[in-house]
Amino acid sequence: MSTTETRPGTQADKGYQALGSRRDRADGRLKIQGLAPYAVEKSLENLAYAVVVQSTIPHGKIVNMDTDKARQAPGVLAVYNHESGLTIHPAKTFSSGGAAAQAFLPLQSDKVLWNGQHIALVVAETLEQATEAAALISTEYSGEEAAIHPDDPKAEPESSEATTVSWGEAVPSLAAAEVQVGGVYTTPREYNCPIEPHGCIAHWQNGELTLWEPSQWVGGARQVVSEWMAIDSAKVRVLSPYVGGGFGCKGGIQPHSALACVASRELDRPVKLALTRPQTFTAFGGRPRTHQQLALGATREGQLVSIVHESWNETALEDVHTEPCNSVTPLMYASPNFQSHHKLIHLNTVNPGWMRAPGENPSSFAIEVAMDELASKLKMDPIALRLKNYAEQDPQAGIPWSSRRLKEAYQAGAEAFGWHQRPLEPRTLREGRQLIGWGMASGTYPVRRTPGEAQIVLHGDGSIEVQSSGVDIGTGTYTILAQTAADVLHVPSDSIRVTLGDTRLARAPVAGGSQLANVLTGAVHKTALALRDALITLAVGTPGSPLFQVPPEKIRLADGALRLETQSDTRISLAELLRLSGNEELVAHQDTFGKEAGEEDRDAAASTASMMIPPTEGGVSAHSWSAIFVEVAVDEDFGTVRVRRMVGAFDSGRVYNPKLTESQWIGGMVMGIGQALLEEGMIDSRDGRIMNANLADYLVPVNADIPALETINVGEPDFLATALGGKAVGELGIVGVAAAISNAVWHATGKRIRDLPITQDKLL
Ligand code: MCN
Ligand code: MOS
Repeated sequence: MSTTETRPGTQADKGYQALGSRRDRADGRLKIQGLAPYAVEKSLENLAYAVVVQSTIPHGKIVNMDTDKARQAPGVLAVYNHESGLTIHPAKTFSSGGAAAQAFLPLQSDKVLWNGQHIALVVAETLEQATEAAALISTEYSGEEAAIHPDDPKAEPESSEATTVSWGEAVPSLAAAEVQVGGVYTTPREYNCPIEPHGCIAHWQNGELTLWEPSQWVGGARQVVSEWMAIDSAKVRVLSPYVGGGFGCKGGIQPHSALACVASRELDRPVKLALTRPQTFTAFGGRPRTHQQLALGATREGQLVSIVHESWNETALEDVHTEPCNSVTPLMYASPNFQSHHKLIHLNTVNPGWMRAPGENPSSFAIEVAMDELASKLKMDPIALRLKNYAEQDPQAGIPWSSRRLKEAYQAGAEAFGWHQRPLEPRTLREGRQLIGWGMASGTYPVRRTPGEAQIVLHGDGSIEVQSSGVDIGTGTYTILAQTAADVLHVPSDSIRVTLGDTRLARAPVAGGSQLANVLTGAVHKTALALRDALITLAVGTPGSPLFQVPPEKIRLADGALRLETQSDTRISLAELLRLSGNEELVAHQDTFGKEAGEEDRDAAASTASMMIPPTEGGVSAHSWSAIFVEVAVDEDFGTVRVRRMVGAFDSGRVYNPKLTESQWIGGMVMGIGQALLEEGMIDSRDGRIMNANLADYLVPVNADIPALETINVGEPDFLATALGGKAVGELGIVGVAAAISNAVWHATGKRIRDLPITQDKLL
């Protein structure tokens, strides 16, 4: 039986705090009370503690490692290094269609490829004993010449396949253009810095492995662990019910977790391995250094005629992370001629990785600052220039947008900010010794989609549980999935239990690429409809039910009961219906795969990136859009930059929970302020050591750095983009922020900073 459903979200909330309502985070109270257990907080009997030792040279070989003192230290159970014969098998990386963030396998050889690489593991009865013993290990190396800096002639740029974009005759058109602007735009190494550092517990029992791991993707982690350990993935269970932030670095499981797994197998004990904060800076990479040479050619009236773009990012010596700096450049504006190449530079560094909007983030920085330069050269308003070059369809794919409310974002943002009062000339707004500047920029993030599954269980007591292996990294998955089920099942969303982050639950893709909300709300919505239909079938087919043999379309589901549409006292509660029909529970399971998909596809979608659908699938190009407006004050004497206010207007399609979406957008804007003004991994040019590998020296914004941030939602449901009409949220907020701040700094000071972060030395 099937029931027809009005378009999701078109019905009123009815007090259920269903989709569209500003419900508070379901897990918020637990998190602030410390009742949401993180991976390393799992208490297990007989737990052993592991500490990693990292290399202190950037390139070479381990000649000798003295582990005697460590082995004899109190409480030590084992010391492992490359000579211990621990086998970890290769796992497929993201860059080759798998799920591992790095190809690197710790302790498999004497090779050292970066400063801070894992080279030994100490396991002891207590953390203190393991830490003490780890400090007693001394290592002799034979060093090799290292390539630390991208300018090093040893570091030959390598063309990255599949990142070349070109149409028209870009180079000659640029040369012939009436007006040209451009330059070199750079971003430094940046680090994700989630509040919860990486730490896991591995427990190997009878050939099966359970791993408590802070993860954006338990399905991917399980796949990689099974490859590392060469066991069937059915023998691996990964749990990640609560995560204290990831921002990309928990998207793929990192190599230290392999050490916890092998140590647990060797010692036949559960092993906890937590990285120290400094170790997180070299155990996995943040956003790589990027470098973009970008030139825009235009007519004197401001019509773009050409864009020419060359870029690179650093990556590891023997590994690949691509930060596609041309992911926004070809999309944003209508230019008849375009050319862009991206390259990789291999250095002695840990493989860089995903960090909020990899690609879109640096890409928007270059194009959005360059557009501001063009506007100032032409003495045009920056929004007027953007509107003049507005791309009415996707210029790269040559197909229509699924929706693009960017003009609405410009307008709403400008209005809220008071942009029309902005003088065109820089250095014109001054308050005493404070130079005031107003800047803006656009942002975008693609709508990525991977099919997924969901399960809803109606328990014997009438309570409803939504189950998914998808995770909530602080974003709101728990909350919006309850809201999605409440929308269909018509019960208060806070009465619905949501269970997440366990590979035993319904398969789900990564909470990455800002896709999970759309993926899982789609799957849960479908599953809730199936549950509702199953309940109605049961009610009309169960003798003794007050609804026995009633035509199904006359039945409504609300407030935990089924009833006749016209007669509300002819009803049966869900618990009573289960009892009467002799069911202990009722389970609905649905997915968003096509009919042709088999088990293999379902597994692949949940354990590799191979099933991710590109934003241009289906003849339309689906992206979220934003316009960011910033006011800065730059101290004329000290060169200090303060962001005084910021307005972001966003088109993320339909918003499932406005409160949580605003929180995501604001979080992105805060992170963008950090990127613009503070964040920079300092790399010692002599030995590749990260000099500021801690949160005292690697600066991220604190409350005092953050002014009032205003967000405006200009999105409308986009059912061409996703099943329930939402578009990407999680990463959108950061895109364009650094450009808007740099543009505001120019407006304040007349100085164009193309090199992040914008620090005092660059302004004085
Ligand atoms: N949302 C909504 N309506 C939509 C889409 C999303 O209400 N149409 C809200 C929901 O509350 C949802 C959240 O926004 O839970 C994020 O949804 P989505 O954009 O689908 O992003 P993901 O769930 O895939 O989360 C990952 C994304 C990424 S890729 C990074 S990086 C990032 C981000 O989320 N890391 C974060 N935001 C983060 N927020 C926190 N607190 N911690 C991180 O590590
Ligand atoms: Mo987000 S960087 O795609 O995990």
